[in-house]
Amino acid sequence: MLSNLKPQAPDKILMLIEEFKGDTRQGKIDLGVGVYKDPNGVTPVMRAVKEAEKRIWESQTSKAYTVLAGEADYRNALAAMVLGDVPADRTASVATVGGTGAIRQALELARMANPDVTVYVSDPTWPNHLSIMKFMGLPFVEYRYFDNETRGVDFEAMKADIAKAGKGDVVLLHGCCHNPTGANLTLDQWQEVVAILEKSGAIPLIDLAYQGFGDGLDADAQGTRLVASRLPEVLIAASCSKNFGIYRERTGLLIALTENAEARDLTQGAMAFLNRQNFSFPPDHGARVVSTILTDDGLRGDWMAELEEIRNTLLGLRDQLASELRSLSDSDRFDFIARHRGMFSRLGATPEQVQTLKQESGIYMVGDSRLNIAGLNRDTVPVLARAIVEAGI
Ligand code: PLP
Ligand code: TYF
Repeated sequence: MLSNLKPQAPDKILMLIEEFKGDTRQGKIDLGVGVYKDPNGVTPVMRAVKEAEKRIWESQTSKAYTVLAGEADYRNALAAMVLGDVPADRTASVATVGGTGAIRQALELARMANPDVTVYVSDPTWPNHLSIMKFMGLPFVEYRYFDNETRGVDFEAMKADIAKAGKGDVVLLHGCCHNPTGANLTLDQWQEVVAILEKSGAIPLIDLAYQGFGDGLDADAQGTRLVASRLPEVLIAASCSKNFGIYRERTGLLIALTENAEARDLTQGAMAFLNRQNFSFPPDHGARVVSTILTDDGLRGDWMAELEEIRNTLLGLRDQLASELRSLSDSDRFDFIARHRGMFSRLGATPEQVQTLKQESGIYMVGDSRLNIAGLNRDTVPVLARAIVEAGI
């Protein structure tokens, strides 16, 4: 039976990790997979995470199962971090296996509620969005998002395309720090998106994987909070992988805002059911680390300070790269790098130019010319800038 399996196309981002490892050149630069690295190239365990783990180790007396939905302390604390004020009478939530698990289950929930659902997804988007929907056999339509000329959002095109989503369809939006482009909606643009969804009755699914990596924890949640305050039904897939640096702990949360308390209870039941079908109890360790941090003023403050250092490092690298490119190219055509937010920017280079950067300069970025800003440091920024200009980008 198993010999009937068809080979699966590998994940191009993950493949790049192996390719980079196999490159023996000195001075190679990894701008591929979206993992934060400090200026020494290390993905640190955050201070507050270490301390929370110590406290958990000292106080935990059992590893027995918890509850299908995941611990309430975690769900409440993370929902509050995402939403600010949580409307308890209409909020359902379950802990999931990472943000990816939350996305997967949001899509399954949408299909349970509406078997004819079509998902509208940005072009481009995180490749796993497409891969999961294809695997599920879920119909999806891409909406225009990125303007290749300005490297900003093509908002008129986006509006025209998402307006085609009908009642009961899902519109998948990146809450902040768009992956792979780095181009984001302004708050005014979020207002317009809300007005479109209000009119059509399509339901937003907000993928929030980088809260705190753009302009700050609250600033990055502004769009999500606006949507949550204005629309009757909203799905949110939150990830703690990046902002708590606990990638491998697989810590996510699916939040559903419903029309009323009755619908909340139905939705809560359906989401716990989905956990049971897919993996039963959700992972607990990462969730407990997060709730320990968020419910303790000292730990929370220290975590926020470290997250801000990370954010400022990214912003500093963006400014440095944009300014190096301004002087080397004698133009302002790379200024978008300073305007983009989050870990990524899409350069707008051709696949051939991306290949040249790899072959000639040992600089690895994803084939669509997405670069991970966190893969840089103050010394490698000028190297990248020179290589970009030399490759004729
Ligand atoms: N959504 C986007 C856009 C991402 O880039 C990621 C990153 O890995 C995720 C969701 C989910 O992350 P995780 O499953 O590691 O929590
Ligand atoms: O886009 C990225 O690089 C991150 C990490 O299958 C990632 O979101 C990449 C590929 C993948 C899972 C996570």
